[in-house]
Amino acid sequence: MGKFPEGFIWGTATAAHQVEGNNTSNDFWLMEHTEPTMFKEPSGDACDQFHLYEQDVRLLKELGFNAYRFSVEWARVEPEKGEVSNAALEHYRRMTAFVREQGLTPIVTLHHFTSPLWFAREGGFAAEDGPAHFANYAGIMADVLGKDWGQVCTINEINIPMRFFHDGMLGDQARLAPFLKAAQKRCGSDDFSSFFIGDIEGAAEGMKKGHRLAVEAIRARAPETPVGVTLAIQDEQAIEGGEALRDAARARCIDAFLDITKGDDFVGVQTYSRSIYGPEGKLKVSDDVEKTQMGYEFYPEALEATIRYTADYTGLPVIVTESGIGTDDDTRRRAYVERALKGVQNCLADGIDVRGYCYWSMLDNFEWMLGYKPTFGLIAVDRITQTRTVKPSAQWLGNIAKANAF
Ligand code: GCO
Repeated sequence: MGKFPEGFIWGTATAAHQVEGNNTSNDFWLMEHTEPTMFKEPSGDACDQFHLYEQDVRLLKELGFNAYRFSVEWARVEPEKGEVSNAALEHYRRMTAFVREQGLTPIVTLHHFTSPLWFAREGGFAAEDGPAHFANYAGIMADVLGKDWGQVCTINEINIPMRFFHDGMLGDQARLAPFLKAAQKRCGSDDFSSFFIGDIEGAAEGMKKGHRLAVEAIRARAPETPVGVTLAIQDEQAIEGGEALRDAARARCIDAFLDITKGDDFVGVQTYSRSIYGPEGKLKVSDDVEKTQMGYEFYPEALEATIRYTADYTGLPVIVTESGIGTDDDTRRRAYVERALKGVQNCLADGIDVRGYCYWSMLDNFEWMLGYKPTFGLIAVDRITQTRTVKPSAQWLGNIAKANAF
């Protein structure tokens, strides 16, 4: 298949709440421990990466990767409004410096689904001053990490709540109402709004504003930092009669968010599969196709389509900030990534500016409402001892990273 461009990013990705463990000051922790809950199990210790990150970064280096995408937990940095934890800032400064010292680029996400509880209690991004609070936090992180971090993703999958809201996964607000009410009661505020429940449409507008304000705050303090936002973009296809519905869904849940990337340095594309629209709306995934643990169609070719769509729509460089598969068959993980990378090479061959590929995820981790059942990791984690076990796909992808070719 040939070489990738000089300096191509080869990374793996994680998120603080999914791997660190015991993020007790954020909104998800409250919702995980409030009945009724939409979580299969609480995040608990996760992968204890708050304490074990050095061994994990050393593993990535040994495997051959040149980047690590991780997120900073805002709730650790600012556990109460205006009260900044120097210990947390020091932790993330040490972690980012360590990633750099190991020769990997730290790709830092500032918001990956979770928010400080005080922020959610006040209405989150839907609150009038929500965007400004986020930009203030982004500025603090630019001051502390600005000399070591590489690319910065302000908000992870800024568009996914709207997608779930309109696709029915979260759109059935009646089904979610008991979880929201329980969280509001538990935290003593009817304004409680979190990433997946609450004022989804208000929060979407707030996140767009928050992204722009955060980019300004980062550029004012760390002008060399390449900054962007990441989107959940599936390959949105249509069969005859489904085109208008597909176009409308894509306009509402993708284009409306790509529109706020004007002036950014890159767009983070996160793609797992495709959706197919018919005259009645999105089709159920057919029973006779291979599916992943998430119920998605096994369709790695989606990535080529979403890179092309995003590059064409924005004219910006693309970093694949997430691509991966939940599976307990590691040979299917390798087959998936091989086909996804062929799509990346097709885009590169056509002159599209793809800067890198980050596999989701480094570790089997806390898959949000589904708990620990889905296993996306290149590395397995023993839930009791936290022992890491490198899977064959990790060696295989690491060798591609080392050769910068396959
Ligand atoms: C997302 C998030 C990740 C998920 C991953 C697998 O895209 O939902 O960025 O946190 O764990 O995508 O579903």
